[in-house]
Amino acid sequence: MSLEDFAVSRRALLAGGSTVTALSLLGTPSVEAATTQSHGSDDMLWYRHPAKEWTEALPVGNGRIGAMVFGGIAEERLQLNEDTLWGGGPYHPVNPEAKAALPQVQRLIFEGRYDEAQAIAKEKLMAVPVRQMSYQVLGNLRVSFPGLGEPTENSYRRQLDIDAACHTTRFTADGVDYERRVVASPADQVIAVQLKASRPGTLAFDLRLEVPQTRHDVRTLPGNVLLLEGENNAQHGISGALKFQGRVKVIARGAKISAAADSLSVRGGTEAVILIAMATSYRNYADVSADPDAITSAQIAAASRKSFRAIADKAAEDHRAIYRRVSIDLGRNAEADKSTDERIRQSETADDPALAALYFRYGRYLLIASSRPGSQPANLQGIWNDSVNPPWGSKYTININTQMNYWPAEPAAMPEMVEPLIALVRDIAQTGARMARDMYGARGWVCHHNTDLWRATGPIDGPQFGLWPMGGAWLCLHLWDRYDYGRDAQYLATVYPILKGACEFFLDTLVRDPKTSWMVTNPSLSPENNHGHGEGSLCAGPTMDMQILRALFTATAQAASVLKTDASFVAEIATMKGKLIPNRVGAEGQLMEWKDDWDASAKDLHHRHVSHLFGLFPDAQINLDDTPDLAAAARKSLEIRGDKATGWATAWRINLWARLRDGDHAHSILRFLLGPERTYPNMFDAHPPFQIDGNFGGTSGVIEMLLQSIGTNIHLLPALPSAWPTGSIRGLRARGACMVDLSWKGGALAQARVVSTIGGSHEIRCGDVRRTINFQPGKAVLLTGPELRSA
Ligand code: FUC
Repeated sequence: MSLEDFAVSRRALLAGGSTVTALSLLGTPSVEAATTQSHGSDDMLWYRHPAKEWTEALPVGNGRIGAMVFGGIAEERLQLNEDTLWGGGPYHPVNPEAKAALPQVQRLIFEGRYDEAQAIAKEKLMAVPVRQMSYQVLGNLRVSFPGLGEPTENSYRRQLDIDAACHTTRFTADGVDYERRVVASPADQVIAVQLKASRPGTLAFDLRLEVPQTRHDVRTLPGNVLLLEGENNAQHGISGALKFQGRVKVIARGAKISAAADSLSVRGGTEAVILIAMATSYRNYADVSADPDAITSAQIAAASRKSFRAIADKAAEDHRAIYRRVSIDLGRNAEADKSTDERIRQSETADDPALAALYFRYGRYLLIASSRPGSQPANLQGIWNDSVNPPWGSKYTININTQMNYWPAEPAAMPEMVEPLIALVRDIAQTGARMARDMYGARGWVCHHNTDLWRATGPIDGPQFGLWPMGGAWLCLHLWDRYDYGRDAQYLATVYPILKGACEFFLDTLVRDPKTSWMVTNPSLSPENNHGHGEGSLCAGPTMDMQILRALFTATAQAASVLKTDASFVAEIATMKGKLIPNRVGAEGQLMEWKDDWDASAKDLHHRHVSHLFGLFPDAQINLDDTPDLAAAARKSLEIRGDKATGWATAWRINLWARLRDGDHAHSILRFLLGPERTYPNMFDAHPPFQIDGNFGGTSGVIEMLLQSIGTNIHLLPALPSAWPTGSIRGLRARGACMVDLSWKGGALAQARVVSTIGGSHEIRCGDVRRTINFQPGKAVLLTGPELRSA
């Protein structure tokens, strides 16, 4: 998508409208509509007490704006976010000294003088500024209810219905039933709150905004409106360039509404609606000329003409259109009737298969709520952040985290949710072309290990973290997957130049290793692992880089072949592919993480990143069938690394063990992920602190245990754990525009239904049984029992 197209899509988004249908732009495959499974208490996170901490509050979001709902009694807090409210403004962070210093750093690395290389890299190669901008909280809406008594015992409940995309708080106090509902609407682009009291005249509340941003003003306007206007802050020497607004309108028929300078009070009546609109002046990474006043005014005016019911129903309908494509059942027992926080507390000791299913559903809910066409991609915290200084800037860390966010998107039938990521890659292919030219003197484009709202692409934080040129190349594989799952060649044609540009960068910058003659990246690192030969992690040709390049070159060649283009370029990358260091087994029997056999000397043998296992998952260049020795080496590496790690790193291990077809091992790690050390009461993943990647990586892990789609092979129940003897999953997707429904009993396949909208030949596999089936377009094939009998 060009900048202009993105602006159009964002404008359409801000004006409301069904953003998901607009996505046919990007070739949404024909995913079959909703399943008919019942969606009841199994789609619920619920609690007996209000949230005290932020990690107990529950998220609603429409991709662009979001709220964390605390479910308070005498005071409700809605912590608000808008996905383009970041620090700083447009900038190009290239270090003017980098290009000249690069050869010296490369030479020192080849000579094994890593500390000297790091010192020069730190001084001359790093981005200016050396940090990127961070995602910002917009503020809190405080709704206080003066005089409200304590709720009657056992009357309180708050819940997030992840099927209806609606938060509800209910309780009884002084004989009055109170109900409060919150939704974030994609169609109406507002957060809508409904407050109800069962006895006429008893509703009474005050509204105010609490804003941690330093440059802002809150005032009331005629028409029962509370207006927040502000400007974002400068960060790391980059001036704040954004204007932002939050506009809150109260509608309470039959009540008296009065306005103070910066607060509103409502007295009387039985029902009130609060509409919240938020916007900034961001149009794209280079243009901050949008008018938040016009945007929020129009959104509030349009939403004011609708009832809460109409807004909430439409929000539920839009959510369900995606959410109900997939249903899962892993078995259920009495544990599932407990409140969500209790279940998490007990999950490592109790048998609660339905909790894993809920985690899977919640992962899908979270992606639908944090990444919609026209919005920004889900960042390290999705869209939910209560800080002006969040951990790691709540930005896009692309040496695993952002990629992991999108692992479940294609197989779990949410291709539309990838659109913001594709739009981001289109942007960094532009900003990264400048970086490639200015920093490396190279064609194509590059993005290192992070990016932000402004699409900065330089190496940041420190050479040992940031001097890794592979982040953009890895993201390109998501562009390819989008095609491979959906098979829309028109879409592929629009992203092919981006893949080609990523390849061109490496054709120009790979260098010959003087000792081995392999072609390698230099400077680079194996994310963010200190190899023990010096203080840092800088090196040439780490295994992950070679694996990503093989995957990138393969995908680009396949894309060129689909598009019948560029034969000579394909030959060029094929030649380069042959010169990359192959995957190799080291002295410990492990998969070597670096060009030299350094694994045993690494500073932290249990390091969270398992970068060299990229080849096993998410890629499949290492697998049990084609490369059994390498798969055994990958297993050894995993054993050495251990099972427990930070949230996302734990989630990665689940996927890897599933690829090794060890379902019980994968499940034991999943149990740790679902336990209180790695899952907060609101089911957000604990890095710790909160980072959403683990939610998405865990969701993907469940898929990989039940279905693996590699090339034209569709493997049913490849890593089914004994803890889930009976179950079903419906609506998953596989490569080649396929849809798969599965059910199993007694640990064995009961039935599979596979359909490909485009037809073609696939090997269907279950255990050791393999059947090659030539699918007719759109014609479902039913396979029964572990022997895969045709119906
Ligand atoms: C990488 C990881 C950290 C964290 C950060 C956001 O740097 O190594 O664990 O997830 O990204």
